[in-house]
Amino acid sequence: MGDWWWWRCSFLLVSLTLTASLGTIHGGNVTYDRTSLVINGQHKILFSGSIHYPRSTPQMWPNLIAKAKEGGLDVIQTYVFWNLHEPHQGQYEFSGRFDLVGFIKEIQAQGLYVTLRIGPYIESECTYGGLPLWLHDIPGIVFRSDNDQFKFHMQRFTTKIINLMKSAKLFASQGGPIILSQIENEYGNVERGFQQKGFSYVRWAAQMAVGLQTGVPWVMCKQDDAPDPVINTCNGMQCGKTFNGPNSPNKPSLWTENWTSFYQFFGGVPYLRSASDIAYNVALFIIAKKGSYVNYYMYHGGTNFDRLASPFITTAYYDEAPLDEYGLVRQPKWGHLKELHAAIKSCSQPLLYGTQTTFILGLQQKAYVFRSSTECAAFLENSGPRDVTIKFLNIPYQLTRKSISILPGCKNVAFNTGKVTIQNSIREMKPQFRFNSAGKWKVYTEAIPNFDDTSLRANRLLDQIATAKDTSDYMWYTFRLNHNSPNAQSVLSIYSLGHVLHSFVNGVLTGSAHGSHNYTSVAMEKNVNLVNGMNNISILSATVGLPNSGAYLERKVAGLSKVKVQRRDFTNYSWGYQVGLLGEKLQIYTVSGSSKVQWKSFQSSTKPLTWYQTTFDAPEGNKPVVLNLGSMGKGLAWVNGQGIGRYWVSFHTPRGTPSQQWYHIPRSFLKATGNLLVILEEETGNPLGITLDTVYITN
Ligand SMILES: *[C@@H]1O[C@H](CO)[C@@H](O)[C@H](O)[C@H]1NC(C)=O
Ligand SMILES: *[C@@H]1O[C@H](CO)[C@@H](O)[C@H](O)[C@H]1NC(C)=O
Ligand SMILES: *[C@@H]1O[C@H](CO)[C@@H](O)[C@H](O)[C@H]1NC(C)=O
Ligand SMILES: *[C@@H]1O[C@H](CO)[C@@H](O)[C@H](O)[C@H]1NC(C)=O
Ligand SMILES: *[C@H]1O[C@H](CO)[C@@H](O)[C@H](O)[C@H]1NC(C)=O
Repeated sequence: MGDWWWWRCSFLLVSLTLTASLGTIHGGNVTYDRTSLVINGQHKILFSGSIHYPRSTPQMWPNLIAKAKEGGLDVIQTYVFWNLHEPHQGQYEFSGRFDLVGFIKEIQAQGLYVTLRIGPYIESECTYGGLPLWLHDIPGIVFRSDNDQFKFHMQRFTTKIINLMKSAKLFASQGGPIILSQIENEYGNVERGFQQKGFSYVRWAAQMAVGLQTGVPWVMCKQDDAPDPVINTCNGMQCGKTFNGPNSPNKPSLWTENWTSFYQFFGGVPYLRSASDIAYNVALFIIAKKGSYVNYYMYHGGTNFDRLASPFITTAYYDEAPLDEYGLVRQPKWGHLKELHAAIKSCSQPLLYGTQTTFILGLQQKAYVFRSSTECAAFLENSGPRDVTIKFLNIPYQLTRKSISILPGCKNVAFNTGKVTIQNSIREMKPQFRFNSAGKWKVYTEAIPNFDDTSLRANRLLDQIATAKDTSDYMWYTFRLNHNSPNAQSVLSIYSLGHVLHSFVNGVLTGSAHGSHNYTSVAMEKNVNLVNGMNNISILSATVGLPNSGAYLERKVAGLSKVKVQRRDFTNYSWGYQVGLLGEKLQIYTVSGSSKVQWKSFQSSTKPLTWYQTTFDAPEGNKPVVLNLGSMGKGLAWVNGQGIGRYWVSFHTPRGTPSQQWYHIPRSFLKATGNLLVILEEETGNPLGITLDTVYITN
């Protein structure tokens, strides 16, 4: 853990060059050697980008893929989301945003290749690492280990996906676009935690995958001991420096995740990775590590709709990628990388078939020269912090600090990774509609359940993950407290393993607290007023996604761990539970469920746990649509019954601003008129301040 949070499975695979102009491609057999992947007998340098189909909509896919192709990509890489495809054991879902076959066919139609990262553990800042929660309840299961129960289900699901691909003829060996598949995900990070069962699991997983006979190679990312013929690949920011290389002499050097930015979390400092830094590292990987496949993680991040995100991850995912959350081109990142791809591709012949010589040009300057019988390409690297002028083949060159200059033909500089010539794009949100009319809002306030209202009981504090089973972020913990003292003042102390707490005494909010991405536990101590006699204590615990990394994920717990009133311990006391909120159970965020409760007219917005609903018309045109929730606190939002994600505006960054204020409503979620917007506000917020905006790029 610790640093591993950051070192999520990114891997850069040696990319295969593809003749991008040919339209539909015919893969043919895919093999590999030390040089690169070999498709239909041809070695390739490939640029790849991650786009996750459930993080956008089928209506967005064609444009995302087209812009990836225009940006010089050859391959689209995606994870497969087990939790979305098999939400209940044996019940599969492959429609709409989950239409994996449709997504791959669209990529094929546009003439690109696919890398399919099946996992089926994927991490991916996805709740529970993409594993379905029902796995948790299988007796004796140990996830991602040499454990019969886990292996049974992993093999079953992996086989299901492979067969789905085969029946649609999607593997390159069948004429389809899939040239690579991945099994497991950054398992090297946790392998030692499982000791012998980790090592034997890796061997089993590789053998199981290879036995499925896809006709294309398998990779394992961040897995130095990936057994033959599975290729070990690199993930990270600087594979050009950090990668130990393939673990056998006939495997290519592939980078499966080159992070274009970092994922953002609520309360975190935004991380920006410059276009020149990405370009430098990509070029370095190709020349210094003989890299032949580089994948950008993410090329388009998209949206963590509904409750897809893992703990504290924002709903917008990798908005800083070359294509932003809405699929708009982010400059200069997109354009600078496009130029890089073209420059490297123009050196493909000597890179793939030439011999390499390295010349020292200065203390921190080197030339990597690739020469084949017919062509030459040179890469002049300046790893130092200052611009310098050096001589290469007797010609002076100005090398920008920390950069690589690319010289096709070993002559003229076609591209310098440090010289960004493309103008920054500026993105603006413009309000099209203000929800400032109180008369148009209706409200429904959740009842605070007391112990007497609950039917689920236990003489201890229950684990929220095992009890709520991911059916809701919310779980109520209630108990009765007999207070026999004229002194009303007391202290209520609550400890929780995650992630958010709201405490109520006799129906009145007495306190709220939450953890953070780096420290998910919560401790809250509040002065409370008790009545003489019986008191109702109700504590709402909320998770914001389920844990998604580390060994023994099935043992992770959330929710209350200890409760005290003054010095009296109520941890092992008679507790009553309610999983979820009533509004969730009745699905009052849908058109049909909305009528199941009595909505009232809007008066003020001071009560926590209030549902708000209104209707609106779609803004004209086709610009992306977002909801500006800057006036709200924390909660969930739906449009026409579709979850647009968790919002958490009240959790500020260290700079004092919301981590995320705008929330994407894909155009395909909208009708022309009368769209139902429902918001569950957990804290307090002012819905009259919400606006419906469209997104513009202005330069
Ligand atoms: C792929 O390899 C198989 C087995 O070696 C061979 O029979 C088949 O013709 C090859 N397919 C293509 C498209 O080259
Ligand atoms: C506690 O809850 C019970 C059952 O809902 C209710 O009858 C009682 O009045 C409540 N007590 C207080 C002090 O609110
Ligand atoms: C991590 O969390 C702790 C406790 O909430 C906080 O004090 C600290 O500043 C956080 N560190 C970072 C780097 O966010
Ligand atoms: C509660 O019960 C558990 C299991 O019997 C025990 O391990 C724990 O120490 C108890 N906690 C308290 C605070 O009494
Ligand atoms: C990905 O590219 C960036 C920018 O070139 C680089 O800094 C980073 O090291 C690369 N990632 C890996 C894993 O090498």
